[in-house]
Amino acid sequence: MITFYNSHHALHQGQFEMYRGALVPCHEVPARADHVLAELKLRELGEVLNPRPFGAEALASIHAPRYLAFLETAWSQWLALDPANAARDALPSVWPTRSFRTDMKPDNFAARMGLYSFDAGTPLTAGTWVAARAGAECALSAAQHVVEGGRSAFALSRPPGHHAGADFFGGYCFLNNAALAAQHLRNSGMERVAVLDVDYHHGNGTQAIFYDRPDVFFASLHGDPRTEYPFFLGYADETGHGAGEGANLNLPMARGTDYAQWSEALEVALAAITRFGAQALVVSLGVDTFALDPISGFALQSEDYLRMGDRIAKLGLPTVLVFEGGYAVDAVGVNAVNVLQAFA
Ligand code: OKP
Ligand code: ZN
Repeated sequence: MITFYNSHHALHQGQFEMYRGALVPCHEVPARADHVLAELKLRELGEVLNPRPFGAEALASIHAPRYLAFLETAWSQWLALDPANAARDALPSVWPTRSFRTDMKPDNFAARMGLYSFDAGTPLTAGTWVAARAGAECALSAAQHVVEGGRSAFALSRPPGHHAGADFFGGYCFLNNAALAAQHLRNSGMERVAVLDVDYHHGNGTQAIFYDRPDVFFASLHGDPRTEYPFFLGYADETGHGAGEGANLNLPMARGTDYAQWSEALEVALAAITRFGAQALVVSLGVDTFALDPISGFALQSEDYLRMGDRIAKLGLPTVLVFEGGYAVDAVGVNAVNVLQAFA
């Protein structure tokens, strides 16, 4: 298994996220990727390469130009408000909910932060843009490797991506790495592509990006949004819209779900991907389904990730795996690399 990795991920290092009225230390930390990289090297799982550069057009294949322009300049806008902002991250605190307009370009920075986000858990930092862009290039490079005939490739990117939409950040995500990889496969001649999202949290950004499209199938296994983040998307009755009707499959599960139950949902997702006729697969590989994950509620054990990788490999599709969540930092390397090793 070839891995694309860029050390610039560490430039995105948020300090705090809002939780129950307090700013608490971020769960999404650079050490997560360091642990995965160390475990990959320990097991000698294959080459680790820097991504190749991709231009603005590649990001614009998924993201809105005004959103990309905002992300690229947001930190300098934040500093322009007050030089003392250099010591603190930018967090949104006001959003346009029902009855508000979202069609204008606000002059106020706080308004722009709210327009382009959906939660207060996702700090924008000095290095966010450079890190997110490098992570997206890892995903695009992994997709390119598969286009060139590779059986599989892993994008060890952070920050994660599956909550990011065409024009919004949130859920620790800024650029939707999995969606960018899927679109790159489409642009390179693969007619039908599936995204399988195994992160604990519903990939609302990926779903929204492809919801009305018949060419990209999205299947997600996740904590039931009735109780779990991101709460406002991820229900079983979301099956796609318009030409995309039937190309979206949500499999929400209750807190406490173990691999025996989880793997039944995996069979449902894999059967649907096969019926769809996917020519390539993108896996949003979150390992926050782990029993000891501090912000999640499933009960998977480290050995279960071997079974998961083995089962997904049996689909026999060219596959891009993209790193997403997993916040039990000491176990994230073992769990993610278990999937990759069994897959390979
Ligand atoms: C990102 B990914 C925790 C609240 C949850 C957001 C979770 C984002 C998860 N106290 N905050 O899907 O792993
Ligand atoms: Zn997650």
